[in-house]
Amino acid sequence: VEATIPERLRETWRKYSANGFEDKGGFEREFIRHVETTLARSLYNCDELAAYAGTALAFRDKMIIEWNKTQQRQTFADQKRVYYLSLEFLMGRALDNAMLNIDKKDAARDGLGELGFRIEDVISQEHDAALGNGGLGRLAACLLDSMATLDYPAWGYGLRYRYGIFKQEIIDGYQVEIPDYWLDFNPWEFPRHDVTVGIQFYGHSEKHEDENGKVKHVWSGGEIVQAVAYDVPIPGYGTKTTNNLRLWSSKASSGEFDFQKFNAGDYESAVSDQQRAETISAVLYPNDNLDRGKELRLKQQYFWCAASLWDIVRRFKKSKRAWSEFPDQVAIQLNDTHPTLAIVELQRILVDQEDLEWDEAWQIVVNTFGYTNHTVLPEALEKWSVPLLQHLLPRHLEIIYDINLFFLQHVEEKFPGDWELLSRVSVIEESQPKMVRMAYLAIIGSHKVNGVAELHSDLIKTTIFKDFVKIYGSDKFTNVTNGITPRRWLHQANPRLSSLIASKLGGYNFLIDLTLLDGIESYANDPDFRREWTEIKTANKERLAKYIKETTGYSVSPTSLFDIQVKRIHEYKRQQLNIFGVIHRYLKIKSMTPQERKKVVPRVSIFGGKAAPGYWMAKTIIHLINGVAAVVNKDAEIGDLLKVIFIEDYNVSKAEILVPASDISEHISTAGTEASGTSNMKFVLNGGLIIGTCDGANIEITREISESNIFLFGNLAEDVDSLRHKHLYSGFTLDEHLHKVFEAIRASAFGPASAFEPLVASITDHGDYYLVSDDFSSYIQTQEAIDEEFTKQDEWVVKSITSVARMGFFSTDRVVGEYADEIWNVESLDVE
Ligand code: RUG
Repeated sequence: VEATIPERLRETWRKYSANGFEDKGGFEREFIRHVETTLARSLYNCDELAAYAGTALAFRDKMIIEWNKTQQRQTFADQKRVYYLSLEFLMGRALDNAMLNIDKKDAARDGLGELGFRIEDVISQEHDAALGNGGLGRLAACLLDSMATLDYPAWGYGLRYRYGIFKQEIIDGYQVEIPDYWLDFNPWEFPRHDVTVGIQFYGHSEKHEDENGKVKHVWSGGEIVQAVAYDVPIPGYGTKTTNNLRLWSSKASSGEFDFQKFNAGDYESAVSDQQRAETISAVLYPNDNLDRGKELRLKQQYFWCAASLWDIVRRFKKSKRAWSEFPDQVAIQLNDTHPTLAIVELQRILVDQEDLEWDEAWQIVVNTFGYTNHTVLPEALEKWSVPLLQHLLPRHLEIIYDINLFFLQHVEEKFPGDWELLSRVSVIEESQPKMVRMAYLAIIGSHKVNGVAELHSDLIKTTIFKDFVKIYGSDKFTNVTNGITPRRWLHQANPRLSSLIASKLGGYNFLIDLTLLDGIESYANDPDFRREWTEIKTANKERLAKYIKETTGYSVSPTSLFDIQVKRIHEYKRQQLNIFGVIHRYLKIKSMTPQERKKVVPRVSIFGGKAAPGYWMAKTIIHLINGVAAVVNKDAEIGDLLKVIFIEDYNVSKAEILVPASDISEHISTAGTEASGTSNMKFVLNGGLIIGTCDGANIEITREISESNIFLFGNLAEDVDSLRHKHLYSGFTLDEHLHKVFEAIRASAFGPASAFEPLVASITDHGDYYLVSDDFSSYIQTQEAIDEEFTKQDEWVVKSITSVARMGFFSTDRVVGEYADEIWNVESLDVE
């Protein structure tokens, strides 16, 4: 392509090509230009929001220039690319990240200062891009950051939801959901109206014979919805590579509403067709670790998979390579089973549209896809009903049946006569109605399946996917332990700590090689370093205390032990264990003499997280936390000895305030239920210690930082089944301390007992599935040990420094490297 463009033309282009800004003056120029011409404002009405817009647009220009170059370079290099398919990208704010990644934050700070603004106030104007529920979506965002930083040619594909995860308000102690319309002003996206494709739904599938007698499948009829691409630049840290996140938005085929219907007077249906199409990308499903099987969700999945596949195939076809080379050019990673239909769609494209033989096509498909499993919870494993698939995607259902048939034939050959095995591994569950097991389809259609922490990857091989290990051998299954990007979760969230570390390590190289952190371990013996370390923690706690005061009205003392549990509210994550522990503490303090109270270590128990709108038990837990807060916080006898705070509307930007401010954070899921967890990594990386169960990545964190630097408690995963069995069949004995807690709840000490009865009864009467009672005594004892250790501040700080020094393993840079080498087989590409 390059050679066909005359030199003179290239010369002119080069001369006038946009190049953004380099320094403070350049930033101010671009800022003012955007405020005056893009926003049509002036010096006299440039408020903080306009300042945010001006700054964001200046940075966006800079990024898009690099984005263009990156895309050109990657196209010319013509090497294998990675496509990360995820229904969720929990990006948070983009401006601060862009400033730091392209290393122009100082220029912006100075420039904004001269223009009369504080950079922090400008940054906080931005709305979070909250296109995700929790860990799964945030992992996708961290991986994008690392893929760009490591110069991998990689694209994310997702949906451009008009409404992200709802905003949470707490009214009278209850969670209330408010729509999150975040697109009012979003400078980070580029609509690509020229990248639009029609996606088909419904209709019917027919067989035709062509002139050579070959049977062809034709999918016809139904309706078409348009997918329009919106591109979001993803800048790497310390590199020019700027990758792409392509999000699809749905709109009606006719573009606007149907004028024929409109003219014929059928206004309502003219508009409703349009609305129905737009509904597909309207809203993120607010469930985490829960599959609800709604038709609109299936529509979202196919819409996004089909649009992404069309785009990927189109790009590949431009290279004019043979189809057999597709897996050498394309690696597609499925983030959970949500994009599993992409497997079926690629097979359909190859067989129905490109005329490949089934087996040849299938080999290409399997070599292209990798599947990441994120859960063993049965309620989260996706299944779609056969009648629904038949109705919505008739041709895809046929293909699924054929995939299953060939797979079962293979199993039959390997294990003749094992009919039970066949029925256990069949993609089709013979229930009423029949269901398609998406995880099985994802395994069959991928060359690698990975879990996200060692324990989890072992569990999937020995429990839910055991039969598939028998069929394929264990090489198909692997582990890639999750990580986090140190750019956002250390450098951005905790700039002072990042700078202190840099001062000892001779620069910020640790941000791109996190294992270099081990260089600070020896400073744990240096009293000056420990003092600075403590000062930073205190400043972060003061910032959080200020935020708590502003948002809840409660005053908390930064000298108290800050104990934080922020994550989705879920029974398996056991916020109920935490709040019962808080009640136990409260009752204990109440029963003490004034003399005894003097020895109590003051504590602030901080909670945050959203409950899925339909998840009643999770909402009850939120209600109880707020009920306890209302009583404890106004109890004059207790004062600063205990405070309970619920942070409303927990999201990524609030995590950036909370994570650096913890002394202790809680990762206390029932053993064997949390696949990995990633907030545990964020807290430890910021110098907080953790209390946790032997679950998910807690185990590997322990291995890295050593058992003496973490507070572990509770039953082990291997004992969970037998304990559950015992509860149900040999009787259940409630822990004696928990019994006292329940007495207080049942005496309406924290609000009407009836409101909390289902939560209490789930333990006392319904088998205590999450083993709250079994782990309670070990939990409260461990909390006492924490109080004790916290009084020995010097030892505590040594633990904190040592832990941070040993967290090098948990960077998503390491994670991306493992995916690249073991699953994608892709090389990085320097775009300089
Ligand atoms: O619950 C898991 C977390 O343990 C894990 O850290 C995260 C990223 O791998 O994914 C979470 N997850 C799992 N979110 N949704 C699911 C099931 O769809």
